[in-house]
Amino acid sequence: MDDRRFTPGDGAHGGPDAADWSADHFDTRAIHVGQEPDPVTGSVIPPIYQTSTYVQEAVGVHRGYEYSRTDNPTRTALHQVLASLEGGAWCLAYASGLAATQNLMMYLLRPGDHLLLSDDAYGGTYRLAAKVVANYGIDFDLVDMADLDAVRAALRPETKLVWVETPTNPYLKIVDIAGVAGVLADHPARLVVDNTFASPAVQRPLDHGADFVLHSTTKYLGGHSDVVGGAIVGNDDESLDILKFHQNAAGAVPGPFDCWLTLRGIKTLAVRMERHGANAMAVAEFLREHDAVDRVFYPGLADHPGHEVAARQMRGFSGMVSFTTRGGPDIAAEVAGRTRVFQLAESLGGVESLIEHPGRMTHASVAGTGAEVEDTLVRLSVGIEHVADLVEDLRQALAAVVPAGIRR
Ligand code: P1T
Repeated sequence: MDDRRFTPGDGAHGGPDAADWSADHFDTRAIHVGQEPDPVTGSVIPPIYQTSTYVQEAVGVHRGYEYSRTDNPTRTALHQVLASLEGGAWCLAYASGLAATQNLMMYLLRPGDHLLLSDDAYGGTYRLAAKVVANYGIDFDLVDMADLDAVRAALRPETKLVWVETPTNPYLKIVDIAGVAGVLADHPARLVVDNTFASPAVQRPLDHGADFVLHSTTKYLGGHSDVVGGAIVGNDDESLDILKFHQNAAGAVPGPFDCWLTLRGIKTLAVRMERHGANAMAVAEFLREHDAVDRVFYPGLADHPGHEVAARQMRGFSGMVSFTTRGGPDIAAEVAGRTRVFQLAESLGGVESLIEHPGRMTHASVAGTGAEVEDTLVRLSVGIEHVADLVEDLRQALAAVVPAGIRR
């Protein structure tokens, strides 16, 4: 194994290196890759290396770690497992999903380059492109990535990065990753897929031709709403060198405890995603039959426009469901405020169910732009509670706020 790729583990981790697990199943790798028992104490769980620096035997003679901005063994373990789960050669973990996004957009692009961004994307990703990255001479356009002809038409010679989310946030649109990769086959632009809404248990973009995978590890990977983090996974050495250099030079690193929490979350990712998906399907089916609900967005529904592509490129459909309400814009915000099991909060991907109003919360920053969302939209992050409690909670919230007489 190339030391640079997984940053040196040396004696600090010992045991079989990450590549030794490559023949095992996803669920097994999620628990073991990079997390061999500590060779000194036998500790089953990798320690939280809460240290800023490492003693050197002589000047420049060390065990692969010099300073924790550059590398930290707990972070190395996270790099190893995430690279393995996404099927990439390397991973870099960041202090947040947006820190990872900023590093990828700004350090792989140069002034004069052009970025193509999904027209339905996390509001913060749009804000970063429009209000930060654009100030450094990197122009961007929004395009519906589900429409491959539109992607082709939007490409310019100077387009260097195409940024796809799938499923998208918050409309759960499905983008055909292999289709976009095909459009880019004769073009120098590289393809990033933000895999936050699916997680590698459900979708592995590199297998479909993406060049990079981006994660807000805050979400399904962490899985417990107790940590903020991000990651980039890729294959080519040149990009790793550029990103690694800039991360060390500019410092957007996660702390060891945050890496450890994320590692702990990843161990149960596979089983959590099964329950998230089953619960989300039941919730989507309930909403579809409800008189006060206008449209339901869930790629698991057979009549979702992206269902066929989703069934092909995903394993399950993940746990995010959005819907629009009938009866005026205030209804959506009121429903979001009336649930009891679903808690009113931004973010997603934790074991607990969350509800939010994208127009006034997660996507407020795109109001008045091409990425604006409807104010009748409600977004659910369906958790792993008992499904009957989730459905009942939505039933009572809708009944409480919907004016009598709304009928399809
Ligand atoms: O919050 P942070 O870890 O910085 O990740 C940003 C991010 C990136 N990509 C996607 C698809 C995301 O959904 C997010 C963060 N999203 C929310 C906080 C939200 O509630 O949608």
